[in-house]
Amino acid sequence: MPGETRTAYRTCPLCEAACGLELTVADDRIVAARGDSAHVFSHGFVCPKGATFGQLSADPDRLRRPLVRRGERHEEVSWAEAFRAIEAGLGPILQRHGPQSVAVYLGNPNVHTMAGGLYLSPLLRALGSRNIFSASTVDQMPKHVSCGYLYGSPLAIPVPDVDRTDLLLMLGANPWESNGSLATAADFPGRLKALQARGGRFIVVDPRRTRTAEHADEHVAIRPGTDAYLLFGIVHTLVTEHLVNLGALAGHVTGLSQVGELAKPFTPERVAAACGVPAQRIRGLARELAAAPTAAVYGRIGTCTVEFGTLTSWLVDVVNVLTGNLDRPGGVMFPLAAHLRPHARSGGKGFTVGRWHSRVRGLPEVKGEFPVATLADEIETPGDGQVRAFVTVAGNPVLSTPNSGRLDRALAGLDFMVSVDPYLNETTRHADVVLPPTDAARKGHYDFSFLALAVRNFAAYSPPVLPADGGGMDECDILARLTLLVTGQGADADPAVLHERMLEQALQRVVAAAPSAERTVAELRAMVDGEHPAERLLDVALRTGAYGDGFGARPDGLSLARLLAEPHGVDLGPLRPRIPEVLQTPSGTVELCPAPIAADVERLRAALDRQRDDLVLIGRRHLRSNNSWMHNVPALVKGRDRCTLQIHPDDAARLALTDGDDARVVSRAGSVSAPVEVTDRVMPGVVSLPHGWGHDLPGTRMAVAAAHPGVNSNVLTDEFAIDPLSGNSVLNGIPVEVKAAGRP
Ligand SMILES: Nc1nc2c(c(=O)[nH]1)N[C@H]1C(S)=C(S)[C@@H](COP(=O)(O)OP(=O)(O)OC[C@H]3O[C@@H](n4cnc5c(=O)[nH]c(N)nc54)[C@H](O)[C@@H]3O)O[C@H]1N2
Ligand SMILES: Nc1nc2c(c(=O)[nH]1)N[C@H]1C(S)=C(S)[C@@H](COP(=O)(O)OP(=O)(O)OC[C@H]3O[C@@H](n4cnc5c(=O)[nH]c(N)nc54)[C@H](O)[C@@H]3O)O[C@H]1N2
Ligand code: SF4
Ligand SMILES: [Mo]
Repeated sequence: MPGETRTAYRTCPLCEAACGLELTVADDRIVAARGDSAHVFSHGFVCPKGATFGQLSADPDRLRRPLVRRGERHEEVSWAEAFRAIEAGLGPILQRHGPQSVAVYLGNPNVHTMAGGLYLSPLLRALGSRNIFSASTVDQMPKHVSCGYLYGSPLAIPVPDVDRTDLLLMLGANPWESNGSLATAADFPGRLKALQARGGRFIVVDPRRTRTAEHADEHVAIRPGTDAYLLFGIVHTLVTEHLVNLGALAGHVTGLSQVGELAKPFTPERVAAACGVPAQRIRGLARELAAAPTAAVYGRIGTCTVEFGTLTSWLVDVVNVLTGNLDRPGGVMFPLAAHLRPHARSGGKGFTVGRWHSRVRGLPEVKGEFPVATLADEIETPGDGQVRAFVTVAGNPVLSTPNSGRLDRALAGLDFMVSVDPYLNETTRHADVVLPPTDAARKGHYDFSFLALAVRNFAAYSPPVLPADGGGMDECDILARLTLLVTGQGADADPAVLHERMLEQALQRVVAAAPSAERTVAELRAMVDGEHPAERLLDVALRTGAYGDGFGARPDGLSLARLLAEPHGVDLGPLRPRIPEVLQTPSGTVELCPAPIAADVERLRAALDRQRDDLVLIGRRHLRSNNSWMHNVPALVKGRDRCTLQIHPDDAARLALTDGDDARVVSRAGSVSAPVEVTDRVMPGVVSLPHGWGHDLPGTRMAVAAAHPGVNSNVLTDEFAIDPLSGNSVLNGIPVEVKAAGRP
């Protein structure tokens, strides 16, 4: 009824915490968003971003119809016209230059949409290009690589069991602002307070005294990029002081003695000078981790987006293994999501990289993609295989990837570009066609990525909250139509054709996996529930997943219908040990000393003697930002400028800078001017500038963001600084010079 309000429940898609929201809906509008107190996982927690869910959906700058570029301007067109423009632009390039001439960049929100989880694989497969890039190589790729080698699968990422641990050592993570990452833990701060209340401790290792560090039992300041030294110092201590105790892991670990050998040069005394942590404290940390009844080491952005990202990510897990804390309650554990199944047995093909290499810099493929740090090379460098067309889905690489000034110029020289994105922003302004998906309130939601990283097993599905926008297009349909288009089925192909084919293929796999059940695809198809294509695919995954109803075999098991009936989610209990089944290495063990990683240790050792830079740049996150794309919500940008250059008082004095001055920051890649914030939160020798700002470029359509532009920190980051094992960009620890730029 018009004028009436109703309540709807929905998982927040804005970060990895997967909170339940309680929405008040009036007509076709969300008028309030608060935490869902009955939610099985988030128990009412909400952050300022989640609270703006309604404003974000209703943002007047959000695109609702496609845009086509005419000269310098973008004009609204019909969907039919937009897809025809793509066919006309992309078709000839594909025909003349082949699939390698089309690059794709997949941004972060793809892991927060069902379309991203389900419809990107078919699109990439149909396209057949090896020029695939994503936000993973400015984020967590080192963790995929280290876990790939250790456990045989890049997706087997253990998470800290924060609700049961006695001691949590956190490196390069700031969940008080980020709400956690590669560890889905709604109300992460509340869980850390509960840890302390039950007598446990948490220690934060960070070059900045973050809000998380302020709440911690101890803050260990560390020089950016040097956590591998600290961790190797801990490993060295564990080995030499005979503190290694595998516990229940004994018999499931190989390569232990080789790790001891590799650790030999890294005595606490030797590494202390490099990382800035006293040798005695390094020893102490090792002893405390070994003595704690349970302990978990957890590393995030500050351990990944650094020079030795894969080594550091590997060492985090090595310490967990050596102290017997991998795969035990209170340690780090492998979640088991409802849409997945445990393996039938341990042992598998293992993990490899470098099945092919990038054309210009010869960088190895990792997980089917190339480092985004080499995207501009592939666009700019002429020759066979040059990238001439570009597709972005939910990405803003002009703000989020290294040497973004260069990438911005490269995008301007493309022959054709398509963006699937709801905003005309710094990246999509280069697109010839922008295809905006309907907003989150009109999409169903299931967290394919984050339920597999949750610190407690649970499942939740949210159906669309608002009715479909008559003239809008669902993101599954957009991606399906692009898939059909690149396979030559035309601009007007019916996406239902692909939806039905995907469902059929999913059911064929079910039938093939259980031939004894003697069921046909047609029989199963008749049982599948769901109004939307994504819902039907989810139903199949849930019913055949770890807790599923097996299409009727276990009537109280999970299905789409069951999740629809439980809007606050279904709790599936605390994490349970999964070794050995989870191990898909060729040996079926935790392969603790993988050859590619061992080979990279010499690079780390050699850098011990390197001259330290005077001043290095790191980033930071703020609770009211979300990478680059939520600065158009007024409630999230009000208040004082957050895009400041934080600098320690000693450095400020040395450089004659005072609070509020404009400073010029110069790196190998570029330079920016930012207002100075003098604060002892950063350690001497370190300056900090947040990423995701720089909204003053022409041709965008985000009025609120443009009024609070800030500067783009990735103008400073260097596309040639990458972690060689993962191809991940080095975004923290960038050598910079800072000088006064005169008072504003
Ligand atoms: N509010 C908000 N939440 C977010 C996001 C956001 O932009 N805003 N982004 C989301 C995304 S995509 C991600 S991946 C996660 C990231 O989640 P987190 O990793 O928790 O986020 P950050 O705040 O970047 O924390 C990284 C910390 O590493 C520190 N650091 C930098 N260099 C080093 C180093 O060399 N060593 C050590 N030990 N520490 C270092 C930084 O000072 C910073 O405090 O956050 C997610 N949540
Ligand atoms: N210097 C520095 N740089 C960093 C980082 C850092 O710590 N320091 N962090 C890195 C990290 S962890 C990440 S994840 C990356 C993020 O890198 P990106 O993913 O490239 O950037 P985002 O800012 O997340 O941009 C998301 C885009 O998706 C669009 N979008 C939002 N919702 C949807 C949707 O439902 N569908 C579609 N199709 N589009 C949508 C937005 O409009 C925006 O254009 O940035 C990285 N860059
Ligand atoms: S913490 Fe993350 S999931 Fe929870 S309300 Fe905030 S943005 Fe949404
Ligand atoms: Mo990220």
